[in-house]
Amino acid sequence: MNEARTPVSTPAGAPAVGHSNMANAIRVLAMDAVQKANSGHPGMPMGMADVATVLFSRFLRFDAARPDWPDRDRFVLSAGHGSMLLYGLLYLTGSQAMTLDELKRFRQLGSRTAGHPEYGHAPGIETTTGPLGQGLGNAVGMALGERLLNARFGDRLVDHHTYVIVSDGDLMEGLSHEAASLAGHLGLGKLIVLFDDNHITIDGDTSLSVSDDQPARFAAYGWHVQAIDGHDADAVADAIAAAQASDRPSLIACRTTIGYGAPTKAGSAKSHGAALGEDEIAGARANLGWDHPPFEIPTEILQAWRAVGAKGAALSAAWDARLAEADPASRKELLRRLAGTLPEGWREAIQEVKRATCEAAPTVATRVASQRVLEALAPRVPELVGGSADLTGSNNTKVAGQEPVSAQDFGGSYINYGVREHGMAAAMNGLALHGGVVPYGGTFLIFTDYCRPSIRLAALMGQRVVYVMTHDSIGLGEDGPTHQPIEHLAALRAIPNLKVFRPADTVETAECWELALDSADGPSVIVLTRQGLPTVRREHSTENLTARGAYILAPAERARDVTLIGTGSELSIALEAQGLLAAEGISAAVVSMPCWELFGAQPQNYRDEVLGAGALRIAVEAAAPFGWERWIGPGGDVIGMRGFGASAPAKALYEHFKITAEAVVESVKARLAPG
Ligand SMILES: Cc1ncc(C[n+]2csc(CCOP(=O)(O)OP(=O)(O)O)c2C)c(N)n1
Repeated sequence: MNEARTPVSTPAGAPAVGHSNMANAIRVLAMDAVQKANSGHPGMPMGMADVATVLFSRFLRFDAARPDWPDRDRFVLSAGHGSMLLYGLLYLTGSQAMTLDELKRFRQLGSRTAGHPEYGHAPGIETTTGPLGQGLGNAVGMALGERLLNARFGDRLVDHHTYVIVSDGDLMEGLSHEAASLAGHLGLGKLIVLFDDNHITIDGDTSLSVSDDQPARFAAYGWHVQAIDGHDADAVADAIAAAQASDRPSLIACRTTIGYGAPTKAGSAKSHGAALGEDEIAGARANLGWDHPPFEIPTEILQAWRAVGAKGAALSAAWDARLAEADPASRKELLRRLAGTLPEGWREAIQEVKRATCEAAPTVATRVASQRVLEALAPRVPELVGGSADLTGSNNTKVAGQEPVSAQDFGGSYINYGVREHGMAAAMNGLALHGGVVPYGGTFLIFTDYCRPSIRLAALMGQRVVYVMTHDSIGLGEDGPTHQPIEHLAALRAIPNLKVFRPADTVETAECWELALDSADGPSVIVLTRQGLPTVRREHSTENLTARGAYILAPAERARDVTLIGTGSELSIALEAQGLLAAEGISAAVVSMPCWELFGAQPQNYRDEVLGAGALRIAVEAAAPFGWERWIGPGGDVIGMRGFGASAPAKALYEHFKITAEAVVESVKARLAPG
């Protein structure tokens, strides 16, 4: 290993301990913590210790004492299995939250040092990583967020880099294509990706499974690319400096040895994902010239690292000074956006739409209803950043006044994500995590499958991301079964901490948007129709009835025989069935249930009141019935889809699949019949 030309990390007063000692501190902490936990991934932190040392000590602008400083550089460890690299760096640089005890509790219940980095466990963990490719996708969103805020607030307040460490696995994932392609197109020049080019994955040498020329691939995306020896500190420093100087996103392929220093396991998959063992660790200590006991970092080395962590205090203080000098309106606006507080008066947009709808009672697709809501919201909520995966006209996600964002102009608020659903969803997580923007993006509901890994992570991280998912059932008609969602509602409802909304008309759509924007601690999917729907909420109420998840839309005229529960487009079928049943002397209440998650959180007595304790319950939803047992109970029924859809006009499909008021009536009568 080559000592850096200039000693790393010699901020005033700090001992000059040399690059190797600092990098070896990372290596031994990773070995020791994995050994103590008897599980984890030592190889990657040991291989990337040199790169990380150069990045953190010479380039990364962060303040360990103030890890949430808004203009800090972002660091994302996309190869989340190497979590000990990040935990070690946080400890060494002096993060208050990341104590030595936490490192000793690696992978234990309740520790900050989970198996993979988890957002919220400790400041400095900018995103949750582990599912390969996601961190890179998030980083693209963070780098985009930086540019969007920079365009509004200027270089003096917003001007930072996003650095990412990715592995072979990250770059094999399909998501890496979407993310890197988008970043190249948008010219995200402050995004710098350090590729741990160690030629090893779990199965062995990468030659077993991949022959890509990664630098050539990234060059084709329009990136600035370099390939270096990742153990040569000067080469790493020169490459990062060159990457900074480029106005394109940068890939630095850092050729490294996985498990660097381990006598028999270095360079092999054996060091990837298991404790090295006492003998191997002893050998590594000898190879690295490190004769200190486990978890013990000699004072001067720790001091050198602490000095690195302290360097940024001056940077963050200078930012405070610039913020203080900024014009008061900009300052206030930036701080408001960063705090995630919506601007005063935004709710008036919701009320406006609700009021106007009740008066006009239009028949309109809920995707168009959503656009109306956005038309009212967008001028009032400038931090809303919309987009679509090449279905803007179908998703109705773009409204007047929203300009497209381009590499030449980040002043707009609409992202043409292209046909990159997964990349869009991962980038939206990054936008939300960056802060200062509230992302929403659309595609067809069927393609939530293409977004699902990122949606799940948004839920796990508790991020306010809004998915506008249109064409929500067989009601989309002629495009047929490849495009007709069946199991998607159930699959989305199965994700914890995700609100799935299926509004029935414009009023409910407005209420869903209000709740989605209020949901600062979790994502929302707003599921919308292609086809026109009648207005079912005719009476204006300022109260958000959707907030309770379900409510009685049309009460029974006398003691209730049956509760008909509808969502979205099937609510009008339930209402029609109510009339048909009344003609036969059967008393039905109609319940609208736009959001299971919110209804599930209501007290039992409210749920009983709405569902009718003891009443027969029939649900109508043009989707797989999976999960409805929870609401209909053992004697109930679901009028829904039992298989895939078909290609035909919507009306014919509803009749063919027997999702009709008559089918509801038949089911009710069969179940109420004596004997
Ligand atoms: C999406 C996804 N698939 C599979 C895994 C399981 N996994 C963890 S690391 C890894 C590959 C390891 O190779 P590499 O990414 O090159 O990391 P290194 O061995 O260099 O540490 C795999 C398949 C995962 N974390 N995420």
